[in-house]
Amino acid sequence: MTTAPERTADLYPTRGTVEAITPRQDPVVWSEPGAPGPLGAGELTDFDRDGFLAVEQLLTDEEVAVYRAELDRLVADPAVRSDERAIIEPKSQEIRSVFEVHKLSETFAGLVRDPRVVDVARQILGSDVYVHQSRINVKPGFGASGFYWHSDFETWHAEDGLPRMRAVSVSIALTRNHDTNGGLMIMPGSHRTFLGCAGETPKDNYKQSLRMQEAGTPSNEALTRLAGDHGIRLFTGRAGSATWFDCNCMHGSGDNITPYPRSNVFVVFNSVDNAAVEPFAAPVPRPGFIGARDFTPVR
Ligand code: 6CS
Ligand code: FE
Repeated sequence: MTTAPERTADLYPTRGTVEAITPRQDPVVWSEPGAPGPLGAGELTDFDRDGFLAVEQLLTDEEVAVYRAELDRLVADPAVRSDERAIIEPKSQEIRSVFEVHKLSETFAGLVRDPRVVDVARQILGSDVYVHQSRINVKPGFGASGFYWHSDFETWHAEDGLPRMRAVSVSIALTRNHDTNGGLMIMPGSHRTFLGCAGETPKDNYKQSLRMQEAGTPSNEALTRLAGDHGIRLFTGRAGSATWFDCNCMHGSGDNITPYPRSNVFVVFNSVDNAAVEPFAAPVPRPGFIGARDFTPVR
Protein backbone atom coordinates (compact mmCIF):
# COMPACT_ATOMS: atom_id res chain seq x y z
CA MET A 1 0.00 0.00 0.00
CA THR A 2 1.50 3.42 -0.92
CA THR A 3 1.24 6.06 1.76
CA ALA A 4 0.91 9.78 1.00
CA PRO A 5 4.29 11.60 1.28
CA GLU A 6 4.82 12.94 4.77
CA ARG A 7 3.53 16.55 4.73
CA THR A 8 6.04 18.81 6.50
CA ALA A 9 4.48 20.46 9.55
CA ASP A 10 3.71 24.14 8.93
CA LEU A 11 5.20 26.08 11.86
CA TYR A 12 4.58 29.43 10.18
CA PRO A 13 1.06 29.63 8.77
CA THR A 14 0.53 32.58 6.43
CA ARG A 15 -1.71 33.88 3.62
CA GLY A 16 -4.88 32.70 5.31
CA THR A 17 -7.83 34.86 6.19
CA VAL A 18 -6.31 36.78 9.11
CA GLU A 19 -2.92 38.38 9.83
CA ALA A 20 -1.19 37.08 12.96
CA ILE A 21 2.13 37.74 14.71
CA THR A 22 3.67 34.64 16.34
CA PRO A 23 7.06 34.01 18.00
CA ARG A 24 9.95 32.64 15.96
CA GLN A 25 10.41 28.90 16.63
CA ASP A 26 13.92 28.60 15.22
CA PRO A 27 17.40 29.65 16.30
CA VAL A 28 18.92 32.63 14.51
CA VAL A 29 22.53 31.40 14.70
CA TRP A 30 22.49 27.63 14.18
CA SER A 31 26.18 26.86 14.78
CA GLU A 32 27.50 25.98 18.26
CA PRO A 33 29.28 28.82 20.16
CA GLY A 34 32.92 28.87 19.12
CA ALA A 35 32.22 27.08 15.82
CA PRO A 36 34.92 27.93 13.26
CA GLY A 37 34.24 30.68 10.73
CA PRO A 38 35.05 34.24 9.72
CA LEU A 39 32.77 35.87 12.31
CA GLY A 40 33.90 36.49 15.88
CA ALA A 41 31.73 35.70 18.92
CA GLY A 42 30.69 39.36 19.25
CA GLU A 43 29.57 39.56 15.61
CA LEU A 44 27.50 36.39 16.00
CA THR A 45 25.91 37.80 19.17
CA ASP A 46 25.05 41.02 17.34
CA PHE A 47 23.58 39.08 14.41
CA ASP A 48 21.54 36.92 16.79
CA ARG A 49 20.14 40.01 18.56
CA ASP A 50 19.57 42.34 15.60
CA GLY A 51 19.05 39.91 12.72
CA PHE A 52 21.73 41.64 10.66
CA LEU A 53 25.44 42.40 10.50
CA ALA A 54 26.90 45.31 8.53
CA VAL A 55 30.35 44.76 6.99
CA GLU A 56 32.15 47.97 6.18
CA GLN A 57 34.32 46.51 3.43
CA LEU A 58 33.80 42.99 2.10
CA LEU A 59 35.26 43.69 -1.36
CA THR A 60 38.26 45.80 -2.35
CA ASP A 61 37.77 48.67 -4.81
CA GLU A 62 39.47 46.55 -7.49
CA GLU A 63 37.05 43.66 -6.84
CA VAL A 64 34.08 46.03 -6.91
CA ALA A 65 35.21 47.23 -10.33
CA VAL A 66 35.24 43.63 -11.60
CA TYR A 67 31.72 42.90 -10.33
CA ARG A 68 30.37 46.26 -11.50
CA ALA A 69 31.74 45.59 -14.98
CA GLU A 70 30.10 42.14 -14.93
CA LEU A 71 26.79 43.66 -13.82
CA ASP A 72 27.02 46.24 -16.63
CA ARG A 73 27.85 43.49 -19.14
CA LEU A 74 24.83 41.40 -18.09
CA VAL A 75 22.48 44.39 -18.14
CA ALA A 76 23.68 45.40 -21.62
CA ASP A 77 23.35 41.88 -23.06
CA PRO A 78 20.15 41.62 -25.18
CA ALA A 79 20.04 37.87 -24.49
CA VAL A 80 19.86 38.59 -20.75
CA ARG A 81 17.21 41.26 -21.24
CA SER A 82 14.97 38.83 -23.12
CA ASP A 83 15.63 36.03 -20.61
CA GLU A 84 12.77 35.29 -18.16
CA ARG A 85 15.32 35.78 -15.34
CA ALA A 86 15.49 39.52 -16.11
CA ILE A 87 12.85 41.65 -14.37
CA ILE A 88 12.07 44.95 -16.07
CA GLU A 89 11.22 48.21 -14.22
CA PRO A 90 7.52 48.95 -14.84
CA LYS A 91 8.08 52.68 -15.43
CA SER A 92 11.42 53.11 -17.14
CA GLN A 93 11.52 49.69 -18.84
CA GLU A 94 15.10 49.39 -17.62
CA ILE A 95 16.32 46.14 -16.09
CA ARG A 96 15.37 46.07 -12.38
CA SER A 97 16.87 42.70 -11.43
CA VAL A 98 18.50 39.68 -12.98
CA PHE A 99 18.04 36.38 -11.15
CA GLU A 100 20.29 33.33 -10.98
CA VAL A 101 23.41 35.40 -11.65
CA HIS A 102 25.54 32.67 -10.02
CA LYS A 103 24.55 30.47 -12.98
CA LEU A 104 24.54 33.15 -15.68
CA SER A 105 27.98 34.46 -14.76
CA GLU A 106 31.18 32.66 -13.76
CA THR A 107 32.32 35.90 -12.12
CA PHE A 108 29.32 35.89 -9.75
CA ALA A 109 29.69 32.13 -9.27
CA GLY A 110 33.15 32.88 -7.95
CA LEU A 111 31.76 35.43 -5.51
CA VAL A 112 29.32 32.86 -4.12
CA ARG A 113 32.18 30.39 -3.50
CA ASP A 114 34.45 33.07 -1.98
CA PRO A 115 35.27 31.99 1.63
CA ARG A 116 34.53 35.55 2.83
CA VAL A 117 30.98 34.89 1.66
CA VAL A 118 30.09 31.19 1.81
CA ASP A 119 31.97 30.51 5.07
CA VAL A 120 29.94 33.19 6.84
CA ALA A 121 26.73 31.56 5.63
CA ARG A 122 27.93 28.12 6.78
CA GLN A 123 28.88 29.56 10.18
CA ILE A 124 25.49 31.24 10.73
CA LEU A 125 23.46 28.29 9.42
CA GLY A 126 25.63 25.63 11.07
CA SER A 127 25.74 23.37 8.00
CA ASP A 128 26.62 23.10 4.35
CA VAL A 129 24.61 25.56 2.27
CA TYR A 130 23.17 25.86 -1.21
CA VAL A 131 22.04 28.97 -3.12
CA HIS A 132 18.28 29.40 -2.81
CA GLN A 133 18.33 32.58 -4.88
CA SER A 134 20.81 35.06 -6.34
CA ARG A 135 20.12 38.31 -8.11
CA ILE A 136 21.61 41.62 -9.07
CA ASN A 137 19.40 44.60 -8.31
CA VAL A 138 20.30 47.43 -10.63
CA LYS A 139 18.06 50.06 -9.07
CA PRO A 140 19.04 52.74 -11.61
CA GLY A 141 18.32 56.34 -10.62
CA PHE A 142 15.58 58.65 -11.81
CA GLY A 143 12.66 56.79 -10.29
CA ALA A 144 13.56 53.13 -9.85
CA SER A 145 10.95 51.69 -7.57
CA GLY A 146 11.79 50.19 -4.22
CA PHE A 147 10.66 47.03 -2.44
CA TYR A 148 7.76 47.40 0.01
CA TRP A 149 8.08 46.07 3.60
CA HIS A 150 8.19 42.27 3.78
CA SER A 151 9.87 39.27 5.34
CA ASP A 152 11.72 37.25 2.73
CA PHE A 153 11.09 34.06 4.70
CA GLU A 154 7.32 34.66 4.54
CA THR A 155 7.56 34.43 0.75
CA TRP A 156 10.15 31.65 0.68
CA HIS A 157 7.98 29.59 3.08
CA ALA A 158 4.66 30.33 1.36
CA GLU A 159 5.76 30.14 -2.27
CA ASP A 160 9.06 28.22 -2.36
CA GLY A 161 8.46 25.73 0.46
CA LEU A 162 11.32 26.50 2.86
CA PRO A 163 10.19 24.80 6.10
CA ARG A 164 12.33 26.57 8.74
CA MET A 165 14.05 29.90 9.28
CA ARG A 166 17.49 28.56 8.38
CA ALA A 167 18.49 30.84 5.48
CA VAL A 168 20.59 33.99 5.38
CA SER A 169 21.01 36.72 2.75
CA VAL A 170 23.93 38.93 1.92
CA SER A 171 23.49 42.18 0.01
CA ILE A 172 26.79 43.45 -1.38
CA ALA A 173 26.85 47.06 -2.56
CA LEU A 174 28.31 47.57 -6.02
CA THR A 175 27.61 51.29 -5.95
CA ARG A 176 27.68 53.64 -3.01
CA ASN A 177 24.52 53.32 -0.88
CA HIS A 178 23.77 56.93 0.06
CA ASP A 179 21.08 57.83 2.57
CA THR A 180 19.15 59.18 -0.42
CA ASN A 181 19.20 56.56 -3.18
CA GLY A 182 16.86 53.87 -1.91
CA GLY A 183 19.00 51.95 0.55
CA LEU A 184 18.01 48.79 2.44
CA MET A 185 15.98 49.42 5.62
CA ILE A 186 15.62 46.75 8.31
CA MET A 187 13.64 46.76 11.57
CA PRO A 188 16.27 45.58 14.10
CA GLY A 189 15.02 42.54 16.05
CA SER A 190 11.96 42.03 13.85
CA HIS A 191 13.35 38.61 12.83
CA ARG A 192 12.23 37.22 16.19
CA THR A 193 8.54 37.37 15.37
CA PHE A 194 6.79 35.88 12.35
CA LEU A 195 4.13 37.95 10.66
CA GLY A 196 1.63 35.60 9.02
CA CYS A 197 -0.02 37.70 6.31
CA ALA A 198 -3.67 37.73 5.28
CA GLY A 199 -4.65 37.08 1.68
CA GLU A 200 -4.17 34.12 -0.59
CA THR A 201 -1.26 33.80 -3.00
CA PRO A 202 -2.54 34.62 -6.51
CA LYS A 203 -1.67 32.20 -9.33
CA ASP A 204 1.75 32.98 -10.90
CA ASN A 205 2.21 35.62 -8.20
CA TYR A 206 5.94 36.03 -8.95
CA LYS A 207 5.12 37.66 -12.29
CA GLN A 208 3.76 40.60 -10.33
CA SER A 209 5.46 40.33 -6.92
CA LEU A 210 9.01 40.78 -8.25
CA ARG A 211 7.93 44.15 -9.59
CA MET A 212 5.60 45.23 -6.79
CA GLN A 213 4.91 42.73 -3.98
CA GLU A 214 1.30 42.60 -2.66
CA ALA A 215 0.60 39.13 -1.27
CA GLY A 216 2.72 38.66 1.84
CA THR A 217 2.94 42.32 2.79
CA PRO A 218 1.99 43.49 6.29
CA SER A 219 -1.00 45.67 7.19
CA ASN A 220 -0.38 49.29 8.22
CA GLU A 221 -1.36 48.32 11.79
CA ALA A 222 1.22 45.52 11.93
CA LEU A 223 3.91 47.75 10.40
CA THR A 224 3.13 50.51 12.88
CA ARG A 225 3.42 48.05 15.77
CA LEU A 226 6.68 46.50 14.47
CA ALA A 227 8.26 49.89 13.72
CA GLY A 228 7.22 51.07 17.19
CA ASP A 229 8.75 47.97 18.81
CA HIS A 230 11.96 47.86 16.76
CA GLY A 231 12.64 51.13 14.99
CA ILE A 232 14.03 51.29 11.47
CA ARG A 233 17.69 51.18 10.49
CA LEU A 234 18.82 52.50 7.07
CA PHE A 235 21.95 50.88 5.68
CA THR A 236 24.39 53.13 3.88
CA GLY A 237 27.90 52.32 2.86
CA ARG A 238 30.56 52.46 0.23
CA ALA A 239 30.66 50.20 -2.80
CA GLY A 240 32.11 46.92 -1.51
CA SER A 241 30.28 47.10 1.81
CA ALA A 242 27.82 44.34 2.65
CA THR A 243 24.87 43.56 4.89
CA TRP A 244 24.15 40.05 6.13
CA PHE A 245 20.55 39.65 7.25
CA ASP A 246 18.37 36.86 8.59
CA CYS A 247 15.67 35.50 6.27
CA ASN A 248 12.90 36.76 8.55
CA CYS A 249 13.87 40.41 9.06
CA MET A 250 11.12 42.89 8.21
CA HIS A 251 12.81 45.00 5.55
CA GLY A 252 12.24 47.10 2.48
CA SER A 253 13.72 49.92 0.45
CA GLY A 254 12.45 53.16 -0.96
CA ASP A 255 12.32 54.42 -4.54
CA ASN A 256 15.49 55.86 -6.00
CA ILE A 257 14.76 59.28 -7.56
CA THR A 258 18.38 60.43 -7.38
CA PRO A 259 20.77 60.25 -10.35
CA TYR A 260 22.87 57.70 -8.39
CA PRO A 261 22.14 53.99 -9.03
CA ARG A 262 21.94 51.69 -6.00
CA SER A 263 23.17 48.45 -7.47
CA ASN A 264 23.89 45.38 -5.38
CA VAL A 265 24.37 41.67 -5.70
CA PHE A 266 22.12 39.67 -3.43
CA VAL A 267 22.71 36.00 -2.53
CA VAL A 268 20.45 33.82 -0.39
CA PHE A 269 22.06 30.80 1.26
CA ASN A 270 19.81 28.07 2.63
CA SER A 271 20.92 25.20 4.85
CA VAL A 272 21.08 21.85 3.06
CA ASP A 273 19.08 20.61 6.09
CA ASN A 274 16.27 23.02 5.23
CA ALA A 275 15.77 22.13 1.58
CA ALA A 276 12.58 23.34 -0.09
CA VAL A 277 9.53 21.07 0.03
CA GLU A 278 6.06 21.79 -1.33
CA PRO A 279 4.97 25.46 -0.96
CA PHE A 280 3.10 26.07 2.29
CA ALA A 281 0.71 28.64 0.82
CA ALA A 282 0.77 28.56 -2.95
CA PRO A 283 -0.66 26.19 -5.56
CA VAL A 284 2.72 25.39 -7.15
CA PRO A 285 6.38 26.26 -6.45
CA ARG A 286 7.92 29.29 -8.16
CA PRO A 287 10.38 28.65 -10.99
CA GLY A 288 13.78 27.28 -10.00
CA PHE A 289 15.56 30.50 -10.98
CA ILE A 290 13.72 32.27 -8.15
CA GLY A 291 13.49 29.47 -5.57
CA ALA A 292 16.14 26.80 -6.30
CA ARG A 293 15.11 23.15 -6.53
CA ASP A 294 18.77 22.12 -7.00
CA PHE A 295 20.13 21.63 -3.46
CA THR A 296 23.75 20.95 -4.43
CA PRO A 297 25.94 22.38 -1.66
CA VAL A 298 28.25 25.29 -2.58
CA ARG A 299 31.78 23.92 -2.94
O1 6CS B 1 10.36 37.17 -3.66
C1 6CS B 1 11.55 37.06 -3.49
O2 6CS B 1 12.14 35.98 -3.35
C2 6CS B 1 12.40 38.32 -3.57
N1 6CS B 1 11.67 39.50 -3.27
C3 6CS B 1 12.12 40.43 -2.42
C4 6CS B 1 11.50 41.75 -2.42
N2 6CS B 1 13.08 40.17 -1.51
C5 6CS B 1 13.52 38.79 -1.45
C6 6CS B 1 13.63 38.16 -2.77
O3 6CS B 1 14.69 38.64 -3.52
FE1 FE C 1 13.49 41.05 0.37
